[in-house]
Amino acid sequence: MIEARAFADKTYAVLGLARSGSATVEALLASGARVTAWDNREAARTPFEGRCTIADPLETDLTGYDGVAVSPGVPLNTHPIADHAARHGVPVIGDIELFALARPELPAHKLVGITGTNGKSTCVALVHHILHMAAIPARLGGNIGEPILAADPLEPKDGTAGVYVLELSSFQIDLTRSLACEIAGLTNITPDHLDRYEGFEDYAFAKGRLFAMQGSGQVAVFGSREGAAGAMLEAVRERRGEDGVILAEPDAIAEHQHEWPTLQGPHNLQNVAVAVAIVEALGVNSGQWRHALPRFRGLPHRMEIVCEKDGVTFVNDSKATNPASAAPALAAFPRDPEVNAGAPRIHWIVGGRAKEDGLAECAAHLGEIAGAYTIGEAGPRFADLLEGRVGNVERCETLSEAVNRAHAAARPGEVILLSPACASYDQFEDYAKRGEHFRRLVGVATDSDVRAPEEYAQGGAS
Ligand code: UMA
Ligand code: ADP
Repeated sequence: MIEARAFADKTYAVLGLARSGSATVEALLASGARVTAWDNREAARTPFEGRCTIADPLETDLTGYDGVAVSPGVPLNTHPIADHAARHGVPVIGDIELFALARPELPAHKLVGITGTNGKSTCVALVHHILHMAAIPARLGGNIGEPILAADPLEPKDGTAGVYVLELSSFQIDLTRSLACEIAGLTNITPDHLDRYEGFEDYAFAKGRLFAMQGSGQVAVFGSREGAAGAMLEAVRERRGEDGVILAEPDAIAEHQHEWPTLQGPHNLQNVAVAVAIVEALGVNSGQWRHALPRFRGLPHRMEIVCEKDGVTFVNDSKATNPASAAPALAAFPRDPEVNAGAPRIHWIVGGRAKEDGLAECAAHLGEIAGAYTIGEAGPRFADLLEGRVGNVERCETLSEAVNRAHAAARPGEVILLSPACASYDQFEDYAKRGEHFRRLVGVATDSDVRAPEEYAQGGAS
């Protein structure tokens, strides 16, 4: 756990006691801070009873508090905590800001922070994996699911400073004021989480703050020169000049992509290009990253090949929670003249809680779809949209009905693809639970999705 004298004798309120909030309370208590903790769910409060004050910060006089640490899942745009804290002149922060405040007390290290709409987890896992294979001490945390305050501090190894690799959502960046990453990376920006922002510009601006918080001499890496990401690249270049502002170059590494079985598709080429630019900025050479990439095991719920049954491949891409992330999955199984005479091969399970109206980026790939099986809240709307545009549309409410119907229809050589283009919250706790349910439905139960960071590698460090 990360502890810091900076928090000793300070007073914090912590709102939200799930993964990041619990780790925050633990780190603050271990550092000698006074803590008032709260979660609307009683079960989340129970572990802290008797260890700190349990009270709703909204009903607390926050005068004299040093901060309110809010979980990223608390919607700051609608929740009254922001106004309440402002009335008391108390900053609203998150666990990542506390990490930033603790950094001066940690052993010498570097910090990589990666944001973006899609590809963040893949990029951070890749950076972590390449560093690990290059025998550079590294710690993975943040939005990927490992609260960074729960991590043990990194010690330098043989004189090499360790590297913290953080996946940062826009929600986490909103709660951060002083995180100066030695290297900040952005994969791409497309519409997402618009229920939490005034609009797309506001959402993109939130991501841009990662670069605004950097200091001189720090490096910015961009995965794309298109759209909002490209505009941000230009804005950063205008402010800082060309030095240390890097556009990742997928074309320069494309010839090696066939060596990376778990990193297929144009989206993964973008992710690898960002990861390579970042590790090279940290001093890793091309021999080292080329050795590591073929050994990357991939992440659960991202184009995960679950099994093959009767010649049909089942693919779990439950993490595709918006149309921009489902689109590459639809492009990944093109028609093959040797399979069913070149007929479309994909049986697409799509739907859930829509984040935007329509299927946007997916439209270009509808020609690859043999059948669509719509589920969840967005199911009826998507079925209306898809009828007449794909081979066959079946209105299913549940994932289990969709799997059964798709299995009945699929022929050898075809693919049953869960890539829902929607959030899962209408029917599941989160995307991981949706993916696990899919695996169970196709008869492949796995114990857990939580892998130790080292397990992303398929071989040992070299
Ligand atoms: N709560 C209240 N009052 C409220 C609202 C919420 O008490 O008014 C409580 C809830 O009961 C809950 C807690 O606040 O217990 C909210 O916790 P949380 O949703 O932030 O959950 P954590 O487990 O702390 O997970 C968070 C991130 N969650 C979100 O951003 C929604 C996790 O990202 C992250 O992995 C974790 O911290 C560790 O850093 C998840 C995510 O969905 C994977 N991220 C989004 C995405 O990837 O698209 C941004
Ligand atoms: P994030 O952590 O940003 O949500 P992940 O790496 O977990 O990103 O990937 C989430 C989903 O987005 C997966 O379904 C994957 O197929 C898709 N995806 C991954 N990288 C990209 C990219 N660079 N561009 C578009 N989609 C992507």
